[in-house]
Order: sequence, then structure tokens, then C-alpha cells
Amino acid sequence: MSFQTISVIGLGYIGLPTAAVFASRKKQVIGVDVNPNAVAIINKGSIHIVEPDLDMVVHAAVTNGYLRATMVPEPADAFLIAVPTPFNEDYTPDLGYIESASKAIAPVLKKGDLVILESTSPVGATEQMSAWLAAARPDLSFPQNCGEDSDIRIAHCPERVLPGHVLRELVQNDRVIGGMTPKCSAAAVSLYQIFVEGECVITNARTAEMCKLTENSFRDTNIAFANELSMICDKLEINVWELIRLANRHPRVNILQPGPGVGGHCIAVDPWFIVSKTPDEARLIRTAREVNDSKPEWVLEKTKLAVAEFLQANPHKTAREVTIACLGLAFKPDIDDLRESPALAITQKILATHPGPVIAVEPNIEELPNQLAGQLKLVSTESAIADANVIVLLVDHKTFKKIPPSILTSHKVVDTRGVWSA
Ligand code: SAJ
Repeated sequence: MSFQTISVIGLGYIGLPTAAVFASRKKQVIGVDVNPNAVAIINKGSIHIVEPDLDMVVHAAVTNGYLRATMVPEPADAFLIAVPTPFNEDYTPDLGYIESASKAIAPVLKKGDLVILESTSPVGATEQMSAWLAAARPDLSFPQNCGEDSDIRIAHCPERVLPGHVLRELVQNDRVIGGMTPKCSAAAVSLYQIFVEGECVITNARTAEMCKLTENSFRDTNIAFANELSMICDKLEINVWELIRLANRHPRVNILQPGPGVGGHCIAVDPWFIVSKTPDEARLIRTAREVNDSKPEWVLEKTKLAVAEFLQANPHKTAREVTIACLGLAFKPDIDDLRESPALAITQKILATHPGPVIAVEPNIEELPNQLAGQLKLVSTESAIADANVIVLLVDHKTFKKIPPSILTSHKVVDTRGVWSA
């Protein structure tokens, strides 16, 4: 199958790099987004998100005429839907963005087109997308009613790239291809082979959906194990970092690292898609989520304890005179992404509960996000150490790892990442 024009719906952290990589392979790419600001920025050859090297690839793609952005879908040979799938307050998945994207592309679909759902989705979402498309286009046939003879091919091909390494992983990772029929899978494989150097492994749509959820639930469960260990060890007065290092010397043990909680828009979300479908069976997956979600509150309690200990050692001071420095606001090390960050949530809670000054260090940003703007000062690592009485290390950024513990002897320290405690 040959694809002359490819349309990517949703130009965010996954859609934009994917669109840019297709364009870098000299395909005509039409990017579609509901955000006029994003569309304008991309059409100028710039980017509205942060991802290493993406600016260069997008700039080249737009300048060379292979990529353009628009708010209204246009005809193409293949459509990739890469819109968000958040969850509702009751942890059920919100497929509203997929529904809107499906309804937006339906009018421009033609016989022979391929539609791929890339968004991480609950099991059954691809069939649901196909049903929305079929309802909007009764003149075309779809795999759910015509099988291999359908006019439109449908597949789920979840992205699996790690933020910060997206351009490399997009090309090198193996790709799971879940077509609604074998012909749908074959069409999707020939599309991804335009740039994927990893293997394109074929399965069905439901298994592909579950595969992506399984990968992130596996990681969440393993991080929860590490986080639970850290709380157990704290009670038993055992250094959890040393414990994990020792246990990992066993040839079949590989425990992940505890932290202040699990952030980002994937690992803290996707397991709920399994839990909401099979609540009675997904007991471990649910508990892992609960353990990880409880960690920020535990860190807050540890911080309160550190303040109390400082006051005990300095009885002439009051809590109002105790300065707390939060080191790191991002959701993981050496990135500037603050979305769904436990470090940010903990800093907000400290601000709301501590009567004294709170300062923060985040070497990867220049301005505080709206939630914190005007409420706390962003300072350098050096001045945080000089001014603070209590230091709460929330992200193991490279710069923080360079701080020698010997200069922290007069501080009370809450080290959620084992930077100094390890
Ligand atoms: N974390 C720990 N301890 C660890 C590892 C991670 O506390 O030992 C925390 C991080 O600090 C962060 C959170 O977990 O707050 C998630 O970070 P991450 O690096 O594990 O994952 P993400 O969210 O950046 O990307 C994940 C990846 N999934 C897996 O590794 C299974 C990526 O491949 C997926 O494409 C991505 O989710 C996604 O889009 O679904």
C-alpha cells in the first residue's frame, strides 16, 4: 500500500513527533489540532511542547513543505488519532476526545483509507471508534460489519515512547499493530514501516489495547512495590536504598526506585483503564495505584516531622521562621515537564500547610507554573541551601546529585529519591 498523504489528529507529545517523523521521510503530512495556538506555532516551523531535537525536525518538515497544521481535517490516505484519553472523577476513561476526532475526520474519509487509533485506550475503544465512524458514514463499509472486504481499514497501534527520548524511540522501538482484521494490520504495518526500524508485531486490536495498558501497569506495580518498601523500611529504621541495592544483587530480582509518587500522564492513568473494566479482578493493579497515589501525603507528613525536629533542636525559633526548600518540581529527572507531577503537588501542599517561607528550585524551568506563580520564589540551588532550614528533595535532577551531603549537616533533609541517603 502506498500512502501519499498522512493526517495526524492531535499534535501533542505523541502526535507532533509522529507527524514530523513521517514528514522527514518525505510524506505529505497534514496535522490537525483544535488548539489554534498550536496550529499557528507549528505552521511557523516552531513547537509548543518540549522534547529534545523536535524543534529541528518540525522546522525542517515545515520549511521543506512536508508538514502543515490545520484545525479542519482534510482528505488523506491514512489518519492517525493521537488525542488524550484522560479519566473521569470516578476513574472511568473519558473517550470524548476520540469521539470528537472520529466525528471530525468522518466527512473526509474515502474508500481505501486507513484509520489508526494511537491514543492509549481502554479495551474496546478501537471498536467503539470504528462504530462512531460507521455511524457518521453509512455510505462506507467498516471491518465490524464487512470484515476483510471493508472500505475502511481500522487498527490500534499504541505509542510506547519515553518522554525525553521520543524521536529515537519512535523509530527504534518495536511496534504492536492491532488491526480489526488481518488486512487492517497489514495496511498499518506498511504505514509504520515508513519510519519504524523496530519490528512491527501483529496482533488484534483488543490485545494491542491491553498490551499498552499492561506495560504501564507493570511499571506502576513495580514502582508501588518500591514505594511500599520505602514506607516499611522507614518504620523499621532500615535504609531502603541500601536494601534495594542488596536485593538487586540477586540474579532474578530487579526492584525499581522509590520516589515521592508516580507522575506523568501515562503510568498514573492507564492502570485505571484496566481497573474500571474489570474491578473485581484487577485487585493488585488497583492497590498499586493507591500505594503510589498515597506517597505524596506520606512525604508531606515526613516534611512536617522534619520541621518539628528542627524546632526541637532550635527552641528559640517558631514554625513561621522555618524556611522549607523544595528541590525539583518536574515529574521525573532532567525534564521540564511539570504535568501530573507529585513534586509539584507536594510543594503546593507544603505551601498550603506550612506557616513559614517556602522556596523552590527547578533548574529546568524559567517561570513558575500558574498554580504556584506569586506564591513562592524560584531560587538557585545555592541560595536554597543557604536560606533553607528544611530541604525536601523531590526530583533527582543531575544538578542535585552533585550537592555533597557534607554541606547539609545543619539542615533537616527529606530525601525522597535517595540522592544523599543512598
Ligand atoms: N518512577 C519512580 N521510580 C522508578 C521509575 C519511575 O518513582 O524507578 C516515577 C517517575 O519519577 C515518574 C513516573 O514514575 O514520576 C513515570 O516515569 P517513567 O519514566 O517510568 O515513565 P513515563 O511516564 O515517562 O513513560 C511511560 C513509559 N512506559 C514504560 O516504561 C512501561 C513509556 O515507554 C510510555 O510510552 C509512556 O509511559 C506512555 O506514553 O504511556
